[in-house]
Amino acid sequence: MALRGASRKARAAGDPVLTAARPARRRGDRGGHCARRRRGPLGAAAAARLGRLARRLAQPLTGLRPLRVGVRPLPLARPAGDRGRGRHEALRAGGDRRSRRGYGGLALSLAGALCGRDRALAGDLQRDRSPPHFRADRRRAVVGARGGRPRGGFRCVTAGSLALVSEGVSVVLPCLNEVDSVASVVREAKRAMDDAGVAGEVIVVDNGSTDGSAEAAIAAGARVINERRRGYGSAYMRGFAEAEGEVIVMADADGSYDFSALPGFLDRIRDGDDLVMGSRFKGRIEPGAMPWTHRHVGSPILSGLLNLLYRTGIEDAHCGMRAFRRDVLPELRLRMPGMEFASEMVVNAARARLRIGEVPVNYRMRGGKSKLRTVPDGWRHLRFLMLYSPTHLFLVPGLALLPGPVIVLGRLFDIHVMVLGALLTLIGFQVLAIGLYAKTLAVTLRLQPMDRTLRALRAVFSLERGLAAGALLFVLGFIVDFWIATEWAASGFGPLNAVRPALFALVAMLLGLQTMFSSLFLFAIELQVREPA
Ligand SMILES: Nc1nc2c(ncn2[C@@H]2O[C@H](COP(=O)(O)OP(=O)(O)O)[C@@H](O)[C@H]2O)c(=O)[nH]1
Ligand SMILES: [Mg+2]
Repeated sequence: MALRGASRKARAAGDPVLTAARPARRRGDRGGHCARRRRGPLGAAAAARLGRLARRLAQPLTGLRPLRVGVRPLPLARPAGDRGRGRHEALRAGGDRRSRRGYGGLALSLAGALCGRDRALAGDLQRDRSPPHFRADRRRAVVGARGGRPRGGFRCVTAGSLALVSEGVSVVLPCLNEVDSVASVVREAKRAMDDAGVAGEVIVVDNGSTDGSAEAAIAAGARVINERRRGYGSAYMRGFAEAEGEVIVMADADGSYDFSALPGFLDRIRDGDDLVMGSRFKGRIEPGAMPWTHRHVGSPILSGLLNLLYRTGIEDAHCGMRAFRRDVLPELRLRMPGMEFASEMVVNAARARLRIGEVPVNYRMRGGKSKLRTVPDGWRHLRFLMLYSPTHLFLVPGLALLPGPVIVLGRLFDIHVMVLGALLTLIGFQVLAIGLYAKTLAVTLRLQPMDRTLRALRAVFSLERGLAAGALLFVLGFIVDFWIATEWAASGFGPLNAVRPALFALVAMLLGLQTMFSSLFLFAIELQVREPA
């Protein structure tokens, strides 16, 4: 596939960063060594000298073996005067969030680029639980970083400003029967990249459209991929795996998103955001573009819940225009095939503590028919938000119910309140236990990272302790019941008035049994998924 050269505008402005032409590139042509492929004004000797200097500076600090590669490109061209963001140079240079240790400063950032990338990527690959096509994609990047055939090629331009040439942008558009608009969206995206001075490609991921969308997209200059698995999420996952740009921009193929917002997205990425969300509420929403129910009911409820659970602070969590750096893909752990994919991306970005930004986007009337089914798709989002968060779904209500009703000034110590208390305690415990199963399962199957709650619980509980605590509670209840029985026998089996202690015994015995069986069940889950020694 041939990516375009830098924009005419940039060449006219004489920008050394943007004027470096991107060579036509076919699949399989992964480019070569930095110094060999250099296009900018920096000479080969200067590039090599810079590489040597950076390696020398880096070695004592990192203790890692330097790579052969001279200079690692940053994903996007940066304005020459735009400096002093050491964290993000190091961050990109390392190619992996886990390897970002805040080297700070120009030289150290380069050092990170030279030394940290190989190890960080390799380690990341081992931990990588993303779908197989993402893993394959990532593996290619690792091979490149090891000095093999770097993905996309390495080019040095103006090392002095650290403004290295753009690796390009991939605009990914999922498309299902959008013949009315897809061609104009492809052209609009290309024009926007040209105007922004970045090289790039437009990928349209089709799911077997029957209205000629694919042909229209090809004619407009897009790369069209046909994805077998249906669904908005499936289409995006495939598109991301195929994307060649360092920055991926998402948008609908229905013409609803205004690509004049593109520079805003790219600026935020340059500024260090990992994921940039569009906000239709901060931009202009054309009358009739967003149904009233979506604007005033669905969107605020779902965004509000998402913010409550994950504290993203994002106003428009379901905006379809977004951008992110391709190297954060493994951290996004995307799996959902349907529309809930949109929530999954934000939730996982928040969980991975990625930096999320928001920029205004104008929202226009779409062409053609919407594929969003308000109730089923709204429910899929809600279901995802709840099920992905067993802590909130089970543990919090369980804990809230566990103590039973609050007893004020002794007056509530009557039998009905006690029955209610027993009921709430049992329900609370039940919900809590199920929440704990769900959480343990999610963590052991690596659907979720280990969190503080579970870690703290694990530190305190073991199978043996759980069994012992459960047995103790059960025996306590049994003793109380036994005491009631002996008192009753002593009174010659006359009238019996021991409802309160009997209720206490009932609760204690039930909780005891549940604790024992829960401990066994949790141990069984862990045993099943524990890796063989
Ligand atoms: N490939 C593919 N694209 C889809 C599918 N469902 C929706 N889309 C596309 O995803 C984008 C968003 O869907 P849309 O109907 O506009 O949803 P809305 O923006 O929430 O109203 C559009 O470009 C659709 O054509 C699907 O199942 N497969
Ligand atoms: Mg749309």
